Amino acid sequence: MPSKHFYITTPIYYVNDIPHIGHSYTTIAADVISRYKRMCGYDVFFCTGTDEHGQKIQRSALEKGMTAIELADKTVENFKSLWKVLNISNDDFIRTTEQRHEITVKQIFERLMSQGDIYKGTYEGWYCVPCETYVPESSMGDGKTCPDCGRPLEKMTEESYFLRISKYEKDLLDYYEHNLKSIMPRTRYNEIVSFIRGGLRDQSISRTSIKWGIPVPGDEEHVIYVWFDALINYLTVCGYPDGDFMNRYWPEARHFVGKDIIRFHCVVWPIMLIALGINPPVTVFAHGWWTFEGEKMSKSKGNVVDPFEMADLYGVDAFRYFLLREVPFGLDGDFSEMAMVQRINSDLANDLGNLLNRTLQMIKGYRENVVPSATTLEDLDLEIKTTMELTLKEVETNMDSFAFDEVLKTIWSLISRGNKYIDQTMPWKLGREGNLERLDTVLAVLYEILSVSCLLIAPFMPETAEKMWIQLGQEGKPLEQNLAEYKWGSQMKNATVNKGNILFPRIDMDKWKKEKEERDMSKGIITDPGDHEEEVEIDYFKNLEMRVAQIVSIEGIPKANKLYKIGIDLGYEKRTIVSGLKENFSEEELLGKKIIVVCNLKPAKLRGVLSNGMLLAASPKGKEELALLTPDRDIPLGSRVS
Ligand code: ME8
Repeated sequence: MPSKHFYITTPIYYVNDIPHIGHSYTTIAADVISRYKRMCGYDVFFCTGTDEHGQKIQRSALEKGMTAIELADKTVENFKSLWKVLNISNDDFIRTTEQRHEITVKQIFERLMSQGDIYKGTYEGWYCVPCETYVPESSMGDGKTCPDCGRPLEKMTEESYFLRISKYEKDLLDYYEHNLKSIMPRTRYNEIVSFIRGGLRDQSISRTSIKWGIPVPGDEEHVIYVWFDALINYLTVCGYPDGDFMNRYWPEARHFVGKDIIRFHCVVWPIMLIALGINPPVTVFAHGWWTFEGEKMSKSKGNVVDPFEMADLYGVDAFRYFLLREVPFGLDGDFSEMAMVQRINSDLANDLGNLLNRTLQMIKGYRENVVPSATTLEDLDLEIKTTMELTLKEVETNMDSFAFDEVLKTIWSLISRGNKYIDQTMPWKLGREGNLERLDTVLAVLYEILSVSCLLIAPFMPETAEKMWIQLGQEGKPLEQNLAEYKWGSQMKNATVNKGNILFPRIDMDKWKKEKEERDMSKGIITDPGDHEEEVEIDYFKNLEMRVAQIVSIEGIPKANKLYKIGIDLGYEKRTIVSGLKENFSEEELLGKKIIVVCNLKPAKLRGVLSNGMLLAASPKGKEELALLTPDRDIPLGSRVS
């Protein structure tokens, strides 16, 4: 068994909802690092799972007419099948309703209680049910809403068990001062350290208001707070308190989490561990959040990215590649299918696909598929060799800091270097001139670039790498190779290549756009008009004086094809406005209509006519259609719009 160990976890996901892009993102990232570390000879333990207790699940089950466990049993299958589709190589999958977990949680609760780190008190506060958290008055949003999700808070008073967080404030600060990489990226480290410096309050860790949870040992009126329960999953899978896995993996624990849940992971969790006499994890890495085409994803807007659909439409590997290439792991990013299609066409079809096709085509044409050996390496070849060695090192450094986008950039610059090398060396010319020795070296160098690229992309795109590996005529699987032992020239001995199907066919943009529109329409999604303005305060809106008016006269304006001169009656006065309705409405259609007019616009002259106001109309983006805004019932002229 390898002597180097690596333990990586994802958050365990709530089962009240279907899996979405956020879940996929963390899990794919954890899968990539696991596969990479395995290739580097590590003994890896990669865990994910589901968080099944708590008020959120209880409520959601009630709404769906199910029991909580029925809901959990159903949803967990969605997660498990998504991980299968996305090619996730987790070693364990934990459900917090499993007996092994309940035993561990109770054991830890009892231990902390017996040593005085848990005590009983009363708690009164404002609680956010969806986020399962109390919100201090100082952080509440307007109208007593949750600062994270914006939903209304509920006042709760309950007897509660508390975790003595405050007692460990100093220990935690000491720990962070000596372990600068224990929270990544650095901005999150700073954020947490300053939060701790602001003073920590004991954390309520039980509830009497709900039933769906692990009962407090010896006091069954209380169930254990879902976060206290959930965090312990990271120990349950290691067989806490003792056992081989605790010794092997816990000292190498790393947690990937979203930025919204770092306080639990970087304050509550390490304090629980310190109190238990266990070292906090080596690193908690907080990744950013995805928006969808510029907007926060929400089910009500219908703009939640469905990972099953993405994998089905574009392929699992392209989806995995895009998520990790598009945005640095610690930052927020925007998901757009258009951006994904562009990446598929440029990085995958063009750069990678071309290098493979061109090279294999030449090995086939000039060498009947047998990979030649390099003879004399010229300066250009040596430069490639150095680039390759540097690539391996850079990949290692960036992988260790979870900079997945940088890793991929580095691999792709090697791939681009390969394409450029073909243009520089012009193998077809060497062939024509009969310079076969040089031709062999060039083909061997190209083959080498492809072999290394294939190995390096394997953690990100396992299926693609496997297909490439077969085309390269190699035995076994790329993921079974040991990256640490990779040496220039080691792959090419007597290999016979098998040029196969194109890895990533180019996507035709026109066809794609049409298909996307149809897809959106069938889902009832109206294509985002894309011209949102900045948010404004309510006063800004109130400053616009909009009133109901009636069109009382109408005439064309000479030499103005689109404009009408319109007389309107506001009840208290009559005015003239000029409006571009001529192409859409006849005079008869407009005469007598009640409309909405902005009355306090500065008058403006249009084609010599002074327009004193503006009527409101709407049109879909990019289309000529127009619809007038009219009051939906009879209302006196001059009534104000608010
Ligand atoms: O928080 N982009 O579970 P969860 C990126 N059960 N990440 C996103 C995202 C988005 N748009 N939306 C959500 C929980 N996430 C707890 C964890 S661990 C002991 C308990 C991420 O299902 C979010 O940041 O609500 C979080 O890391 C993860 O999805 C799970 O969310």
